[in-house]
Amino acid sequence: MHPIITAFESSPDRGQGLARDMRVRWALEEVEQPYDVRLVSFRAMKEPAHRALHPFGQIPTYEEDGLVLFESGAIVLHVAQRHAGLLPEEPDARARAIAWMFAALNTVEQPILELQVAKFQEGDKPWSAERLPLIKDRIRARLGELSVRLGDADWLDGTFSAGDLMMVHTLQRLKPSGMLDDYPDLAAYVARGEARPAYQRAFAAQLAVFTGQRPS
Ligand code: GTB
Repeated sequence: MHPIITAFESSPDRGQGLARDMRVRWALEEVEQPYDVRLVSFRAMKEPAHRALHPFGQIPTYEEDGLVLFESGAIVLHVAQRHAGLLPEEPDARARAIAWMFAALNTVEQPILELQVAKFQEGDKPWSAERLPLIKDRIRARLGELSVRLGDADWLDGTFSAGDLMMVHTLQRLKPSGMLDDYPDLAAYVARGEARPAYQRAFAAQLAVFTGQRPS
């Protein structure tokens, strides 16, 4: 039995790969682990059957041999710990790669999510115009710091790891805003992630859900 993940039946990003099932698909492709996908509608996500898998009624989830996981970070970490290819063997390097996963989710993604909320859920509020520049400043501060740390390296800490996977996917969420364009090194870092064959396979698979085609 392959692990089963859940994804949007109809993703609001229209197949751009921005929903969080993409991280899980990408991780599974990196470790060459076949998987099955169960597509869920927004309504089904809030029903008891799905909430039994995900207490917050969201995607992605992961089921394998009686294990049920939610939270994309926890799922990617589980995949990376169970299969070779996404975490270094050497214990200190492994710990640092995991730290980068947390950095992506807790430190870099946080202001990016604030921007999404401010634009799309609170854009009509009277204070929105004042709040947006403050959030953008917070994002720029993180991008600047990340750019300094990346320097001339291809990846955040040696070879590509689950830390890079989470960071690249987190940064991709900024593409529609154009904010990454001011950081050519980070844009190139994201492009390196996107050029990986495993990313390409994962992207094609989630795009096929939107177009209704089978990935070749
Ligand atoms: N912290 C959780 C994780 O990392 O797994 C967050 C999970 C989450 O936010 N899931 C979203 C969801 O299920 C989908 S990915 N939303 C439905 C709901 O909450 O009712 C977030 C997302 C949605 C849409 C776009 N987009 O259109 O670009 C991008 C990302």
